[in-house]
Amino acid sequence: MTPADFDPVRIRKDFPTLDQMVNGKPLTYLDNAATSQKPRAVLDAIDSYYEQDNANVHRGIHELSRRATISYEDARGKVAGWINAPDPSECIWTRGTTEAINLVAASWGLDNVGEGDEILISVMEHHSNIVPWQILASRTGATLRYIEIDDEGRLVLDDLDTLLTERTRVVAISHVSNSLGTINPVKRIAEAAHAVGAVVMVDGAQGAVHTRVDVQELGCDFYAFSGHKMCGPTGIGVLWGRKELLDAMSPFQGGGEMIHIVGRDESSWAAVPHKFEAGTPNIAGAIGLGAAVDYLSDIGIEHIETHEREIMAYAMEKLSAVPGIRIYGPKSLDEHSAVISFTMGDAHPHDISTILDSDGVAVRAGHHCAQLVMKHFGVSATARASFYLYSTKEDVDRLVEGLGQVAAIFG
Ligand code: C6P
Repeated sequence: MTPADFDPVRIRKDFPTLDQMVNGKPLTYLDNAATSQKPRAVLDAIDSYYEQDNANVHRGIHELSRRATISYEDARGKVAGWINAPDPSECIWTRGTTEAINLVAASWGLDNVGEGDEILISVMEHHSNIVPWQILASRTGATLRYIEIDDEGRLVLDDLDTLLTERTRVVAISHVSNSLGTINPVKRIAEAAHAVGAVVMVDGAQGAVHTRVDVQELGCDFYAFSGHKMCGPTGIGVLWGRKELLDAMSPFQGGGEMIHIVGRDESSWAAVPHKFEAGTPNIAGAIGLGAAVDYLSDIGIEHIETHEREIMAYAMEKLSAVPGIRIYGPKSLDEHSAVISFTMGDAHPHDISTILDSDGVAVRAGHHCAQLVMKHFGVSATARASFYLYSTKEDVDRLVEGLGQVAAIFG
């Protein structure tokens, strides 16, 4: 596809959910950071697996199991390609970003972090990239330290060299913030972390969705993302890790398929990725995510990025003119992904969302699982509009119209 061929109106036709009326108005779906809609190609891939190939993977010698295993492992190759992982075996299927981070915090963390060690995260993190590290710190006696954020919701990195010490074992940072849209300089942070011997875990839940990710270029050690935010199904995600780290790590869960040999008193482990994939996996989910990667690759992530930037520029201009609005996050679009978090005077974000919903406009309202961000800005919640490849300027216009009603009601 060339940039000129990119047409969000045509793309929308691939997404059955988008074609409906909500509260008597055409649906304007602006809650993509929570989860994206699914194109027909993904729904068909899932149906086709269940209708024609349904069998367990890596367990049967029969034809259906062979076909299911091939599709499942092909999908692993596709997600590896999506983030330029050197080898598909470094990509572990998880339930999503949350499980991937918990896997690293438990399996890598319990073996490598001890009393007096330090874990460095940031105030901007989603709870999924805070709580697993708090649990690790409390189990090991390690200290949790924070990179602060500034008034535009950017990481304050001036004192990074003091925050990183010889005791820092891991730096866990989001690629893109879900509550502010901030795009973080992951490469720079990874270089600084490696200079003190720390391992770098990137929460890519909002990163792998909107921009080309190259884990080798980023220089991180682990990268986690969720299928459902990038046109794939829920309940499937990926943890990428450097082979030597994964090889050295203890299993996360025990059960079928993750073993080599089981004895009465002890067992030995299968090679990665299977060591981390105990039990029957989400086969349909993996195949669906593989289909999502194919779908997005056919369109081209660069075209999606350019489109989202245009929508963001338009949305920022229009929203800034809404009376009483306060927009959070970086002013420069170079540092701001396709998410706009905002409040409006005294109107509670839940009321904003309810009024918008009555016009068929879906946004998220709440703390966005980022309570430390809310605390930093002195609010309990924000409303959040988030865009994706099928978002249009018309969607933005509907949002702005709806906010006009909020302004009229709340004054
Ligand atoms: N953010 C949002 O509305 P899971 O739930 O495991 O797929 O992803 C968790 C997660 C981790 N990190 C970031 C940066 C995220 O944005 C999310 C999910 C959704 O913002 C649901 S809370």
